[in-house]
Amino acid sequence: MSSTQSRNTPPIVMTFAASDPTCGAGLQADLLTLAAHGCHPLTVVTALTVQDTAGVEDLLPMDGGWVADQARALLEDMPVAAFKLGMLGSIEAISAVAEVLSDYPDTPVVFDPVLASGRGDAFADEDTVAAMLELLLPQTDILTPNSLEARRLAQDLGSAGKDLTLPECARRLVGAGCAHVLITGTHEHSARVVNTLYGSHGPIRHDDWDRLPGSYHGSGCTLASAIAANLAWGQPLPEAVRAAQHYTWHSLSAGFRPGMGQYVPNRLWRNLNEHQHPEPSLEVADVHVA
Ligand code: PXL
Repeated sequence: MSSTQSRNTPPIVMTFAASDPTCGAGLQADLLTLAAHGCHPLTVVTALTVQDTAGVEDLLPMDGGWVADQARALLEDMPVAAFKLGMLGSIEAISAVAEVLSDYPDTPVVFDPVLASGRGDAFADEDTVAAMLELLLPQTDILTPNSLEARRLAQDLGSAGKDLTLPECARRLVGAGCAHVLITGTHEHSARVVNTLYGSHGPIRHDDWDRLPGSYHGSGCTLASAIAANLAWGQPLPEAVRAAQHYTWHSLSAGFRPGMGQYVPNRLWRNLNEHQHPEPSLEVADVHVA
């Protein structure tokens, strides 16, 4: 606790993310997840989007200087227990975030490398991927790619880039400087979803989960924010990862379809009483969890 904080101040987590006005993903998903974990969220806006539950229509990146200014004003006022990085929107924003993080080397960084929306809208080109690898990975405590993102990031980190196994992707990503990688398996064709946490000596833990029906918007944001919240509460990293998967799986299982597009996780599932807890919907044919 800092000398100016009241005794009941919760752990503070700063998220760098883009606004998703549907509250399905992005900044708003982070905010709900962090609040559901009893953390106080600080939100640095990296971009605005125009979207509905069916897709992203437009993206307006923030100027890099604005990203840095938002973060610095908050960091000079409040002690931050963990950082979470989501969609950063531009190379300028990536450089600005990297520079801010370098002043706080002891604060854990959870990096969800958002390259595309779950519905396939591209958010990052070649140069953006290169900037993420070079500037952010060396400052990352845990990177949380899905298997498609892991392959995309790892292919630029070695000679053979095709058909990489997930352990090889993890080895390359850890070699590029992040301390841990959690590769999620929702896009693989296994019967159950297997998520694996890797460190510098290889796999640390595997967790497998029932595949849920439906296509969910913002599941990666939920998982990464939950890890950041658990780290901010002081949990050891493997336990933070286990508990965050449990929280995310239940958020998806209680998910709902508010519009004409994807399902949205219910990050407040723990607050629902038995009358409010909806049955997971089984009417969706698609079994892909994005
Ligand atoms: O789920 C990744 C994601 C992150 N951030 C924003 C998004 C999305 C997906 O659509 O819109 C703002």
